[in-house]
Amino acid sequence: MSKRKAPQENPNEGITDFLSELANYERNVNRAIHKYNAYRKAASVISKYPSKIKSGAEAKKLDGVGAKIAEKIDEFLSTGKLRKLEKIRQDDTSSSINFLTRVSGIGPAAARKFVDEGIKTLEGESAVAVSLVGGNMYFEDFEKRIPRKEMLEMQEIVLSEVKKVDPTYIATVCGSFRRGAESSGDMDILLTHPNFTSESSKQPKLLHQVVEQLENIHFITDTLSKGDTKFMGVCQLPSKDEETTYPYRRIDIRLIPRDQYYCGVLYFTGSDIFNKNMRTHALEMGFTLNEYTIRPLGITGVAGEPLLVNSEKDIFDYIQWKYREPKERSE
Ligand code: DCP
Ligand code: MG
Ligand code: MN
Repeated sequence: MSKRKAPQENPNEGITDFLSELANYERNVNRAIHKYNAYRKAASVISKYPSKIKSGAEAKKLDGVGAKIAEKIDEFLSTGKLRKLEKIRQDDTSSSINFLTRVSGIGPAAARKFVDEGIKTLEGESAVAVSLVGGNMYFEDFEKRIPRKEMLEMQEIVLSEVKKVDPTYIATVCGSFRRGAESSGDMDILLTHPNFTSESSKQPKLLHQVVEQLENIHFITDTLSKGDTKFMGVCQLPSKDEETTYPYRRIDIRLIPRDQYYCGVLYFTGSDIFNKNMRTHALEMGFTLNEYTIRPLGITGVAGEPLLVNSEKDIFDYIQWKYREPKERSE
């Protein structure tokens, strides 16, 4: 690893800030990845520019700053703001989508669908949709971290309800919680069942009956998105007394084929940095590792059949890496 650079002053922070905001808007709201990249690139090159930029023309000399961005820089330098950005910020749809992607962990496409539906069903049943448009409770809650003590109580509820539905389920709470974090951003649950493998047909019922059970006991309070293998939603611990209600929390449940379970558990335990490092090591050892499988790479670089995996340790063993407990997987 190269040495980390000392933090540098950025004399053009105003400009790089508005470019980043435009970049996020293009990606999250318009799904315009090229425009996103263009704004990002311009922001990046300007952030390295050592002196205060005095005009669009000056910025345009830099690689990655074109005529349109130069024009925006001129507007920003002369008026202190950008009409385009003011409009974007005032627009309910785009600010909602941006907000959702930022705090809820759902992707831009799901966020847009959700916002579109939410606006259509303003008086409908979805509290999330209504709160999204009305801008209330859930979002403030989603920005709060979940203390480990509450994560333990949530885990207790989920695991016992899963067993009630069918005792042969296997479920693991992954994410930062499994790494022993003192607080978590959300709850990441992986679920599998002996009847469900990558060879068998889809069994969305295995996921949906667990979600239904958790809805029935009012632990899951809302759905952000629900597919055959992935549920994203909202949950809440039951109040202990009349004074205290717990915040709403983000919960993800993924149904994974039995033979891919430990690659999934490994991946969703993270951290993301640890995952990257482990994948890099796997490649060096001639394996390709992802959230589903570990496969040997042939001499031509073509991946072979998935290897049998019956524990996380098996994966470490294949790539001859010393096993690391979840607590030791921050990087
Ligand atoms: N993950 C990853 N790469 C990503 C996103 C996720 O490898 N781009 C993996 C590693 C994460 C896990 O999925 O640990 C769960 O994702 P979260 O975003 O929920 O991250 P954490 O649970 O680690 O942190 P938090 O406490 O903020 O939820
Ligand atoms: Mg998490
Ligand atoms: Mn998550």
